[in-house]
Formats: sequence, C-alpha cells, structure tokens
Amino acid sequence: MALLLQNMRDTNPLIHNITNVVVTNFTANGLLALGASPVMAYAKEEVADMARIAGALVLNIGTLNEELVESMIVAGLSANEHGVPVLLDPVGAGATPFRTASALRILDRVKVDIVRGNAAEVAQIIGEDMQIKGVDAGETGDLNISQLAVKAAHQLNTIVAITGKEDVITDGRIGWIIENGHSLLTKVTGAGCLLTSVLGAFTAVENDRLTAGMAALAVYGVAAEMAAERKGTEGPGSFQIELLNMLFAITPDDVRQYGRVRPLDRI
Ligand code: ATP
Ligand code: TZP
Ligand code: MG
Ligand code: MG
Repeated sequence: MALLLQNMRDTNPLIHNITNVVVTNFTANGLLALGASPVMAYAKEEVADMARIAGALVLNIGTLNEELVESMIVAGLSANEHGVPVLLDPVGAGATPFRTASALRILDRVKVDIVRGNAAEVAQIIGEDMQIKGVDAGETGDLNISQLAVKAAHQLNTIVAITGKEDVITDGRIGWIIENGHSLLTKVTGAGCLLTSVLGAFTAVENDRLTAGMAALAVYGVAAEMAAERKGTEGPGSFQIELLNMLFAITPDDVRQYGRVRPLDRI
C-alpha cells in the first residue's frame, strides 16, 4: 500500500473533479500537494472530453443543482466508456429529498467504482434511517459501520468507504478498517471531499480499487496525524495548512510505520 503513494506521485494522474463551491480550492491544493494533477470542469459541453482523458473522475453533490447533476451523468458515462474510475461523494444525502434522489440517479445511470461518505449519507442512500444534519454525520449510536458498509456495497453493487473515527472500505466480500485520522479533520470543511478526490488519485494508478482505496485512506489518515503533531498546530486553521504540508511531505515509510490497517473480519 505504501508503494502506491510513490506510483501515484510518479504518475501524477489527472483527476477530474465535479465538486462543490465550498471545497474547490482546498481539493485542488490537496491533490497538488499529494502529487496528483487536479482539474475542475463542469460544463456539459466539455465534461465528456475531460473525463475521457482523466485518471479518475470524482463526482461530489455538495452544492448541486439540476444542471450539475446532468453534467455529472454525462461525465460519468464518458468515464465508464473509457475505463476511467468514477467516485461519488454523496454529500448531505438524506438532508433533502433532492440530494438523495440525485445521488441515486447518478448511481442508477453511472457505474460508480467507489462511494465515499459519512455513515449517515451512506445509510440514507440505501434507505436506512439515520440522522443527518446538513452535510455532517449525526450520532451513529450503536450502528455497526462495517455492517452498514457491507450492506451498502451489496445494495449499490460498488465499493463503499464509510469514514469517521475509524474508516471502513469494502466491496461487500472483503474489506479493511483504517484506524488513522485525527479529530481536527472534523473541524475543516472539505476534509471529506478532499479525501474522496485522494481516493480518486489512487484508483488512477491501481486497478484493484479496494487496495487503492485502502491505501488512500491510510495515507490521508497518517498525514492528518502528522499534521496535528506539527509544532504550531493549535487549531483548525493551522491544521488545515499543515495537512497540505503533510500530504506533500508524507513518504511511503511514514505510511508503513504509522498506518494502522486491519482486515474486516467475518463479513
Ligand atoms: P462529516 O461531514 O460527517 O464530517 P466528511 O465527509 O467530512 O463527513 P469524515 O467522515 O469527516 O468525512 O472523514 C474525513 C476524514 O476525517 C477521514 O480521514 C476520517 O478518518 C477522518 N475523521 C473523521 N472523524 C474523525 C474522528 N472523530 N477522529 C479521527 N479522524 C476522523
Ligand atoms: N455545504 C455544502 S458542501 C459542504 C458544505 C459545508 C462541504 C462539505 O465538505 P465535507 O468534506 O463533507 O466536510
Ligand atoms: Mg468531516
Ligand atoms: Mg462529506
């Protein structure tokens, strides 16, 4: 998994993002810091051409509207046709019927390789009842995140990554739990959105999407821990800057040394 980081940097994959207005700049800077090449392109007239030449396509419904959803579907179909991996971040699914319906519409029309969201978003798109407040996950209570991810992977016929204190990624058959991360990530808007794009960067260089996703989650979680440890990191502001610095500085050895990944047992 650590070597994938080097592969990704050597390849410098183009990541086509159709994302939300809150996180656009942070996502572009995060991908650049890590060693990928971001592009944001939304016009219906160009998204098919951009998706075709990209290493991965990331669809994010954070500030969606009808036109944007149509662009996402056009881009997604082009990516599917040309073997480009597609990732979906169903930001705020469940918060409004339009969000849920749009996420489901994309999943219905486009073959999505990885869905990455918080527990509430994933629960909502598979019709499980769980609280969501705006774009943030509510209380997860006794909910078993691994079981939810497995169920979602089966129901959506895709790999599902659910993030939170611990992250889980599964294809419904096998999977991984990633223990890395830091609570300051919850205080930086776009930390989840950038992560979905980072998952995209790893799928661009590894055909085994589950392995790519697991590596991306570990790299991101370790980088966040390194950022929180940095001298001068006192709160979300300096942490956000240090996260960019650590996405740039993190080495395969750091991932080997600090990554805490365990297999999902008994699915
Ligand atoms: P939300 O809107 O619920 O915050 P999100 O889309 O921002 O969701 P997160 O679940 O916050 O996505 O995941 C983004 C990153 O933050 C992941 O690397 C995850 O491991 C990490 N993370 C989230 N919560 C915690 C936590 N309490 N402790 C450590 N890491 C966390
Ligand atoms: N509102 C619409 S999209 C968005 C907000 C605050 C960003 C959500 O980003 P993340 O990564 O899910 O925290
Ligand atoms: Mg978060
Ligand atoms: Mg999110």
